[in-house]
Amino acid sequence: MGISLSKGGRIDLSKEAPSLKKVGVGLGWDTNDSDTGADYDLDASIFMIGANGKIPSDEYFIFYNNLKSPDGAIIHQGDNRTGEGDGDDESMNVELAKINPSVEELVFVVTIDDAGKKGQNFGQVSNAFIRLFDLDTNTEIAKYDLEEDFSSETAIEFGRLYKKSGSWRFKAVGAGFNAGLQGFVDKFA
Ligand SMILES: [Ca+2]
Ligand SMILES: [Ca+2]
Repeated sequence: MGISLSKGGRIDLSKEAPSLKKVGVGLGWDTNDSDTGADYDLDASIFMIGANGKIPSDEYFIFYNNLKSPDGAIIHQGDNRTGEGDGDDESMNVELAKINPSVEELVFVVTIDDAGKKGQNFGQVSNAFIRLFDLDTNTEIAKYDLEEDFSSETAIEFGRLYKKSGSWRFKAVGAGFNAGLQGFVDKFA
């Protein structure tokens, strides 16, 4: 068991996991299909942003159609279409040493595909979490359960990995937005 984080909580990876090289980031959720009669497809994405708050180029937006970052640091493990079952529904592997030096933050978001058309939102999503683990030892470092009761939001920023004084830290964010994945693209691209 790793550290249990609350909304706004932060950890310094260089202190909590000094030997960490490859970070697994697992994101999970459960949904109730009967709410809208349509399947829910939630998607985890990463924006790798620089000091100006923007991605250096489009390829630094990692999602189901762009599974690998140009610097080779991030590999998205692929699209899960249902969210069924416990444990990680989608995950990414992050190799810290390979991250482009101009990237200072990795923003982890989860959005609902076609939310508007299907009339879906995070009010119908439960058991959402983001967790970090050491890929070499399979040891969990930290986990954040998003206990927040979301309602109409279609996009949630789950957390951020950010570089401060040369070390990588993680912040549990849990902020909801209504503009879907496009809203994040407009903000970070
Ligand atoms: Ca998905
Ligand atoms: Ca699930």
